[in-house]
Amino acid sequence: MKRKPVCLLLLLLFLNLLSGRLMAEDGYRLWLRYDQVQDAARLQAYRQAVNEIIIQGSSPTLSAAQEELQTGLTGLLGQAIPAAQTPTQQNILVAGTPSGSALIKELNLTDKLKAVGDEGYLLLSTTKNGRKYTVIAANTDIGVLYGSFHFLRLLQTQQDISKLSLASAPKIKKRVLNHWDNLDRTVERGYAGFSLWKWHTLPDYIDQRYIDYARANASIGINGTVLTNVNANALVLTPVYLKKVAALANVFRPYGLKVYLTARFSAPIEIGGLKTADPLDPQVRAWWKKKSDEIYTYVPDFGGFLVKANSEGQPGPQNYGRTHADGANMLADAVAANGGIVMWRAFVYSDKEPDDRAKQAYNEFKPLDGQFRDNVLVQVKNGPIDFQPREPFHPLFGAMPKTPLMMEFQITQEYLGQGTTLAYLAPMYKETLEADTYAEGKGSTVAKVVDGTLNNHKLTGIAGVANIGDDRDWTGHQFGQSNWYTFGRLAWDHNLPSEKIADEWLKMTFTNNNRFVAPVKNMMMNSHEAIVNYMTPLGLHHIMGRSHHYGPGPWVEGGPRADWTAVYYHRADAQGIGFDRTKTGSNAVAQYFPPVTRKFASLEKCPEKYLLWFHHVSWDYKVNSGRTLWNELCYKYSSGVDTVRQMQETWNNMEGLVDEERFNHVKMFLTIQEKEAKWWRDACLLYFQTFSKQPIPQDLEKPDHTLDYFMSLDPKFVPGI
Ligand code: GCW
Repeated sequence: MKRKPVCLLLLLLFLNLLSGRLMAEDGYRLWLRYDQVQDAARLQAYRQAVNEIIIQGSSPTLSAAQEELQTGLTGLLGQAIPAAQTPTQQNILVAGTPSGSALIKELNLTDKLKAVGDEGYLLLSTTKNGRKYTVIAANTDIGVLYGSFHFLRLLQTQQDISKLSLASAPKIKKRVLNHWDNLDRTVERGYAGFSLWKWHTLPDYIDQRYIDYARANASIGINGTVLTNVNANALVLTPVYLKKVAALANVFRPYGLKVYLTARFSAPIEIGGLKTADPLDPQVRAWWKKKSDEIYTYVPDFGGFLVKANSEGQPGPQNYGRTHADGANMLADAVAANGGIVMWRAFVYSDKEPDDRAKQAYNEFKPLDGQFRDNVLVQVKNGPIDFQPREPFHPLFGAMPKTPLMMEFQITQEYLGQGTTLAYLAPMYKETLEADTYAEGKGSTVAKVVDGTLNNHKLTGIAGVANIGDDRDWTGHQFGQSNWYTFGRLAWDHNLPSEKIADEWLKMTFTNNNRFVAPVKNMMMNSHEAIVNYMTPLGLHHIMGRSHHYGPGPWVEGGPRADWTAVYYHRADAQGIGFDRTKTGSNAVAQYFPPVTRKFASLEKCPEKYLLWFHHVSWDYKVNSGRTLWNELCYKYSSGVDTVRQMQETWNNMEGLVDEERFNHVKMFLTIQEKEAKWWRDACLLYFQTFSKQPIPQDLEKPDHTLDYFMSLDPKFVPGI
């Protein structure tokens, strides 16, 4: 008799431990953690402010808002908050639209709501009939959902919510993730496991991940997702797959997330049985129209197509002597009646063209300005080469005033240490967005080109190549989550400072404790520059390992094409190093507007961070620090490694301030990063030293291997290829 309770106790303990394990902080919850607010005064204030939630009106989106608020507040306040249809309490959280909610309508917000458009919202504190209201109001249900997430964020970051008076609306219309996910679930340049989309079990099995993915995107305002790789497979356009696509679209719809697909240009041949994919051929045009109409029967709010054409072996209109505009317009016509758009990528460079690769997209696309249909966006990478650790802004920004240009950032860290590197990318994204193109005079920033204000475009867009996979923590590295978060936040409002985004993300993802937030934010803010320093300082670029792009490879030469090598880009020789893109070289500088051209073309005025991007500079040239170029290179490479070591120190001091599991995860990845940073530094300096013939300055750490050793390294099975 006596043993039973003991057994029961043990069982309970066991179950407890088990659930404790399952509940461990593995990063799955992302920034949507709703643990009880730690600050006692704030907690009390929040409990007082919200006694009841009222959402009048009904739709799947409002249900999502209701559920999120309910779960969020229950967790954050540590007590259940009842829902009601009409006020019964004193302090009420009310969310809705004037058309769906009588309560919201009575608050007379018409004028204020006008300013926030289709996706924006208001957060207000007000009183009425002796009751206190915290109001989440919008013109649309999706605005209500976005506002709900914002409200929860205020609590998660322990802000004052007693006198709310804010309005928020996105600056850019199409805020889209690009998944480079293949149908076999491998992910090109993906470092977080396999694709989220389990094509084999769709449409019948709906993974909880799909819902949580949609929630996460909605929480930061991302409103579109391209499910498939730009190196496209036409099969996704066949009925078998369209059913699966429809199942995902159904899950995403309440969260305002539209589905897009990549269109393989040769699909009419591959799955349509036609002999050609010529965009001016009537049969081909009819095929795409019919195919698009068919897609809309599966996904009535299908967003449209993303296309990589005549680039890196992908088929395209040029196969038939047609232009990129001919190709884009054909697809645009096919989806126009259903409100679809085409995102046509400008990432093109010819394998027959001997000209500087950095110039080719501009040369190809600028003459086509004005020739695209209204529902086409031309999607341009942030820089003219390819998502390098640092690039100057792409010269197409500002150069095609009649065409809406969509920004393409890479969130996945193909060239930034891949899965093991802590790189906070807000400063990098903002460097591009804030760059001045001078297209319409001073102040013509890239951000204004992209958000449409410079040339008055209504259709605007921004894309981020996703870093998400089926790893438990979604992004492989816990800190990779910060870049998904950042992309969404900047897509909504590119004016947000990097520090603020980091601050929010840290508080929501880890803790509000300032002993953690302040130093770790500082570490994040320096992380991108550190990588630039130990990989490609002073404007160097494209010197990574061949094909998998992992690790240093400044010696890479030969092979199928010159512009896939490293030597093509760094041009190191006995005299100096760097790619002359001035008049005496490729003259790529001429593609910018005159004030920018003048700055980049001048050896003295060119910002040092772009020096070797635009100039071939002698080893003995004196840079701003007073050092010779060679010595500066040595110091930059070394300082990158030093910063990583400081990051390790900072992180080690955080032990005990965050959960053990994520603490250890980051600690171990920083160990890897330090090794990789040293590998980059030593390999690059030893290699470049064969040209400079100068010693590494005395006070700097020396490589402990030979150049031959580094050149012999040949990492196998690097992920993401
Ligand atoms: O950065 C390069 C990548 C390719 C990628 C290509 C692109 C999807 O190495 O893997 O292909 O860019 O952007 O199309």
